[in-house]
Amino acid sequence: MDFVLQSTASGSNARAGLITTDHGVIETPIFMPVGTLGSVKSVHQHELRDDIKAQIILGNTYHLYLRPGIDILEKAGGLHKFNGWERPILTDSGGFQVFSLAANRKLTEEGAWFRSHIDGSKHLFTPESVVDIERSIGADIMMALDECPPGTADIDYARKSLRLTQRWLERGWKRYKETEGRYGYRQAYFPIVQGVVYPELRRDAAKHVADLGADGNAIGGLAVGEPTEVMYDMIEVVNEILPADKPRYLMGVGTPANILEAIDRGVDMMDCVMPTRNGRNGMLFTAHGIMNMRNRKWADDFSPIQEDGPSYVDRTYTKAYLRHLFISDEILAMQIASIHNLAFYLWLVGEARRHIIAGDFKVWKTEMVERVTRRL
Ligand code: PRF
Repeated sequence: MDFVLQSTASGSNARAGLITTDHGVIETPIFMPVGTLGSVKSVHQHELRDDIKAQIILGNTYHLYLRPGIDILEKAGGLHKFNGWERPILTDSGGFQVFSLAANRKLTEEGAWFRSHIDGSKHLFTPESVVDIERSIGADIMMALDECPPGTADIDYARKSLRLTQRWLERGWKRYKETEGRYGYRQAYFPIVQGVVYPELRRDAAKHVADLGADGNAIGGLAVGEPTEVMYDMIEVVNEILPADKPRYLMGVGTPANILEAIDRGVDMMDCVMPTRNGRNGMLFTAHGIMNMRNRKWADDFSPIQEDGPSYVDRTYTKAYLRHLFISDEILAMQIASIHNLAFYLWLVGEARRHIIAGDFKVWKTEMVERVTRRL
């Protein structure tokens, strides 16, 4: 994997760059749609590529390991072959999902024990086994196994947890260095900065991660219950230390405004379930504000979903029609909303990139944050 920094914004830490993987080039800053089980919920691969213009999607180690299982993914020749997505894929390590989904989970020095949320079977993820699983999935970018404590964790817990994440990182990195991809292309391995809301822990974590010299670095443990301003402060603290010549990935963030503020602070990659999950519940993000499509006020509004929107669904369907589909629990409602929201997120980061290169990012961002947070 290769990263070229093309442009830095004036009066901001925002950057535009290019990540080159063996499955293609990614223009940064970039938003990555979440495809937990190898599918971005309710969206076809061709829609992802041609309508949404996604450049990279996520998969999840925890989910894919449980279903369909590693033997099936290896027999398929990896996730790209299995799901027909030929562009880059990033896999999260599963640590975060073990904590949000699995039952009876327990952390030991060795790794994370958990029971499957599907059949209750007992499993252990170690930093080494997660590298092996991500090699079998065949992700272009593999995430290290970490612990993500809640944003309210006290400093003693945060420190103990960070030390464990750091020891796991050393072990995972060793396994990564000793192994190769199974499918003939390169796979990068990104370490993750933790440290809850404590600047000294965040700095320690960022230094440790920077010293590793990985192809890219991630910021985890944010948007997990801490105030938004504190999240922004932590991004600033960490990005002062993370190398400028490597991509920085902010995990699991966020709203359109969060995305713009993160880019402003030097973040290059982001992912979040929000455009798809909230979309399935009827929430649409647009360049003019947020709409709840279940609201009565749309019942006889025959204007397009978003007249100047980036996706064909924006101009093909009316607000009244989409509201009708949501109220009637039609599957198409979720499809339209997911395509719209993802196309909007990809448009937003594409515009951010354009304005970074043009030199007027800061002014554009300030106005955009105000617009995307309106309620329509
Ligand atoms: N660690 C991992 N995945 C994540 C997170 C993390 O801290 C977050 C936190 N926002 C989302 N996804 N491995």
